[in-house]
Amino acid sequence: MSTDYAALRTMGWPAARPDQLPADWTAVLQDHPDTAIGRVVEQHRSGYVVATGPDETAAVDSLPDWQKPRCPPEQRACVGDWVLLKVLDLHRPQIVAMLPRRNVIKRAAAGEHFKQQLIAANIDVVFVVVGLDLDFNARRLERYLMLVGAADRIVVLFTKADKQQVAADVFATVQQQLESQGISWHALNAKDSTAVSVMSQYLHEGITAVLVGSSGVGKSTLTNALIGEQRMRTNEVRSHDSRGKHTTTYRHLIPLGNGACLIDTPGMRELKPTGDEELGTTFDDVESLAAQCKFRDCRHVAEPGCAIRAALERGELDPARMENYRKLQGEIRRAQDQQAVRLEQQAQAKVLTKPVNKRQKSKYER
Ligand SMILES: Nc1nc2c(ncn2[C@@H]2O[C@H](COP(=O)(O)OP(=O)(O)OP(=O)(O)O)[C@@H](O)[C@H]2O)c(=O)[nH]1
Ligand SMILES: [Mg+2]
Ligand SMILES: [Zn+2]
Repeated sequence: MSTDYAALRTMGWPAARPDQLPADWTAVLQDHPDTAIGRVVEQHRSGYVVATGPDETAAVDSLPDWQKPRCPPEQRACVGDWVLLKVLDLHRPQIVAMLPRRNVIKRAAAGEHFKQQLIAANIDVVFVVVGLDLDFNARRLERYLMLVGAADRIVVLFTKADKQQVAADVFATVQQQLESQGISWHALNAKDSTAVSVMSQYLHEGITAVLVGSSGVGKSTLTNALIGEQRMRTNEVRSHDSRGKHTTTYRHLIPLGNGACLIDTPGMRELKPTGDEELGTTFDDVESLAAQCKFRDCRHVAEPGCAIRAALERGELDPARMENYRKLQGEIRRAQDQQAVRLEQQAQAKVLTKPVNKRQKSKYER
């Protein structure tokens, strides 16, 4: 198998010339001659769909190591990853390696055990989509911003501007907060392709963008408007609360024709942090106030000289925003503790298995 770089370039391939690759990518490519580069465009329970060009997609087998139940999800490919393919023994193509990812959008998987769930990899722009309808929730937007905080660029798209049901002052406060964080935002009707063309300024050749947001906010509607065809299925929202019906069920990476790619994702029900998040960007206002508290370890409860309490009393800090900050901070800390426990368990498992391996080895060596 060989790689068609011109075809890859239409799939968001970041290098304009094959010889402009990052050193760690070149190293992996050299380790795997006779392979073709492809991009994961869909991920299903049963496997991956990988594209080697805009019209060249195939269901492929994953690396055998990834199929082991103990393989941590973050080590397996997800939508947006670049993988190396090889055809083995007349079978369908198999993924034999993955190029190191530049970044990944992730959350903690639902459930008690600490596991990460990858949403998309190698992302340049995250569009956080929020509907200006009855489902609007400023706290949920803060939660999304916390989760995608590591992205190179975040843009918030407020859909349903044509039938806005959010109070003007509530919306204005959110706008001000985004602006103070340097986050661009646009309010639009996702069904109007002229309005949706504001997204083009972020979607240049070699750029990969992902749409995230609750079910029913219009992620698939935006995707269809951008590509100019009804590729993704969309569905009415419930009339009494504007909630969506979880219409999109898996992530799709779609080439836009100009060398940029867009990933449509299913609306997420739960947005739990993995422990790797930082609140400094999303809650810049809160953290800079906290830095002015008299005591460095101020808990902003009853300590004297607390800048947070003073700002709350002066009405300069929204108590609901502060409450959400505390809540998210607590969740991130708990996730960090769980992550530490898991690493400890993995380290112990290694120590326990080591002598056994050694003994077995010496038995066979004799
Ligand atoms: N009037 C109006 N309707 C919109 C807008 N954006 C989306 N809709 C409608 O909202 C409904 C839900 O849109 P979808 O695109 O299916 O939402 P989604 O975010 O893809 O939802 P999931 O796939 O469930 O995560 C559809 O009926 C859309 O037509 C908008 O800006 N204005
Ligand atoms: Mg959808
Ligand atoms: Zn304080």
